[in-house]
Amino acid sequence: MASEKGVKLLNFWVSPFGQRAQIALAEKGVKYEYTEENLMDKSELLLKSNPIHKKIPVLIDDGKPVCESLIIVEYIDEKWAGKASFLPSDPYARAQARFWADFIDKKVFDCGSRIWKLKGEALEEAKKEMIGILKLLEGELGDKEYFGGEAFGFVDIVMVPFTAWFYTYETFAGFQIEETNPKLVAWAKRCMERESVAKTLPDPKKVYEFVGFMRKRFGIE
Ligand code: GS8
Repeated sequence: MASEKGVKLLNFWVSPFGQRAQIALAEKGVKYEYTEENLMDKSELLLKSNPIHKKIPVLIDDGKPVCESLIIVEYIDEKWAGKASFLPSDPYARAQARFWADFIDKKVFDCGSRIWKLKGEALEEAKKEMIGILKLLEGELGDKEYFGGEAFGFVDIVMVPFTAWFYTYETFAGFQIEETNPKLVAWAKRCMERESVAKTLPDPKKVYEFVGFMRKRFGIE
């Protein structure tokens, strides 16, 4: 494996984690081989590249695997350092960006999954929590163009894939993110103007269909 040349990405199209890697690679203009994994029947390459978690995304650079999306995005930033950096140069600003990336990582996917998996009071709680999470993110965004200021960067890459899930969250929880969190929706639209994001993010209706399929699999109806 170590002798293989080039960059590969093991992915699954709807994964917001995988999309972070896709956007980061596109921003840096890196050519790579894309492999769509069947997560019900994982490839030998995935199992040997990420033996600990057995999850996508995995970036394989000249045969060397890098796992975990936040680590992959930072790796891409450092490896292809010639293009504009995703992280600011000031150590404190870098720490802040990493704090928000970690916040998004710990909160959004989990709360979003509760929205499409749960019902009744638990669903109401998840909905309130999601609005609160998005409000905190809006507070951090403030009146800036992007989370890091004028340039699209690390926190944007980490968060923007979840915007393709907003329609799913809205439909299952019965709310409009444009009404509860308008600044965040405006930011999402700005991000979508970038080719790296527009080419990567799936159609929100397709995400919703996928979630419908998952709900059937979990016996939720
Ligand atoms: C999460 C990756 C993940 O959940 C990261 O890369 O940031 N912390 C990791 N990958 C999922 C698909 S998206 O929900 C996955 O590969 N699941 C397969 C499995 O759990 O068997």
